[in-house]
Amino acid sequence: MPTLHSTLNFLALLFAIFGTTWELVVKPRLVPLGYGRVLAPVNNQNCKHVPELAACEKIVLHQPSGVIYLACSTQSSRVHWTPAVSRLNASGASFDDYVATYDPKTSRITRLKIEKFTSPRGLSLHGMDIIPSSSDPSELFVYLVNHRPPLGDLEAREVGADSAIEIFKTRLGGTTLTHMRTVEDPIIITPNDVIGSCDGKSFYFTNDHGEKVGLLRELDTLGRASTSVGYCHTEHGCHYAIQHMHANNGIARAPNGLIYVANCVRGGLYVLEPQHDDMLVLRDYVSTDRSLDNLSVDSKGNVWAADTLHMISKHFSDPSIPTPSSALRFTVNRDNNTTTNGKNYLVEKLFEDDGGVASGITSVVYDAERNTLYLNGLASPSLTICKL
Ligand SMILES: *[C@@H]1O[C@H](CO)[C@@H](O)[C@H](O)[C@H]1NC(C)=O
Ligand SMILES: *[C@@H]1O[C@H](CO)[C@@H](O)[C@H](O)[C@H]1NC(C)=O
Ligand SMILES: *[C@@H]1O[C@H](CO)[C@@H](O)[C@H](O)[C@H]1NC(C)=O
Ligand SMILES: CC(=O)N[C@H]1CO[C@H](CO)[C@@H](O)[C@@H]1O
Repeated sequence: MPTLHSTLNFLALLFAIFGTTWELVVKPRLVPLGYGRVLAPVNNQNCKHVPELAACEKIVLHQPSGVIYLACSTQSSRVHWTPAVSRLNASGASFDDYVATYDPKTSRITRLKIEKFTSPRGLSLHGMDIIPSSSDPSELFVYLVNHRPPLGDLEAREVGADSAIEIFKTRLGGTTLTHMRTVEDPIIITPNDVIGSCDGKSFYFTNDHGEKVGLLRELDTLGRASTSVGYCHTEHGCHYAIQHMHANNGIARAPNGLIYVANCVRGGLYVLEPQHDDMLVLRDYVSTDRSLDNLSVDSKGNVWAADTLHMISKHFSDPSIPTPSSALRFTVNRDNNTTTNGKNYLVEKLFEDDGGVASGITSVVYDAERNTLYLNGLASPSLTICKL
């Protein structure tokens, strides 16, 4: 997600050059990013915090047990090292990020111990998926986006991160994360989020930009369609599943097999259908009034999306400054078929807060069976748990 600060600088430059007008061109593009929006808090009263679990970019629910898995870092590391927003100061990164579990029944937090992972470049986490094995549902495959620093003397600011997808496995209730393989490929450019398969061998991932570094990246904010979804199989390699999309961010898979991708600039949800050759075909686009970050699908098949106004605040540079957050739910309209231009989803705002309760939220997950909403974010001060 672009920070509004860098985007505004860039737009100011464009105005100087082309003399376009603010009202006609820029303002409409800023509205989905939160410009001028009036907050209306909802469902933020019955919440509690788990400060031990801060700066967790991604939450995945294990529905049968109610246990959540989180991909976490530190707030300070994110400020220096978040390739998605061109923060490429590798010397300020932790490279010691971790996956934790949180069991709401006991409030117990377990930081999973890494095994058989020998890369000296460590783990710098972002998107994640957790999928039970088809042969043994208590064995879980863990797919992680790892933003490694570049090799050798290369400077991250010049070449970007050397990002890869790591595949681990763990057992439900276990305390270790055992490395299986690292997948690297020229089309894994700027991976953001990932959805894995139940054999530990393949995944789809979003590239949130078309390039790792450079000014061209900023044009995405103005509608340049340079992002993509890639598909990798550990035995057959990687290919693009769909290209020329705008502002891809989180990715999630519904029980019916459809794949959703969030647009983090214009706001909206791409609805994609996998084909036999692992390509994706666009089936629908659901517009929203706000930009979307990370997605999840609950056990009823409804899609949840986080939105934070951090781009128009100073939150990203200083995460201690509270930032308003909201969560949207997309309910599939079962009485309609899926071909009619976005009208098949009802979009509702199920959570909103001024940042006092939930700040800088980029990931929301809803446990439909326990009526519990989990919220966290890239640079959030804590995990927030709300009863709806
Ligand atoms: C990069 O990170 C290091 C370590 O935290 C810090 O000392 C340095 O000031 C940072 N550089 C920039 C340009 O922010
Ligand atoms: C979807 O709805 C449209 C309009 O009602 C209809 O023409 C079309 O046949 C329907 N398609 C399916 C697959 O049901
Ligand atoms: C189906 O979608 C149409 C718009 O395409 C909408 O007017 C209608 O209310 C929907 N049907 C149901 C049962 O919600
Ligand atoms: C895993 C994932 O989807 N991450 C995105 C969530 O939202 C933040 C904030 O906008 C993005 O920077 C991440 O790329």
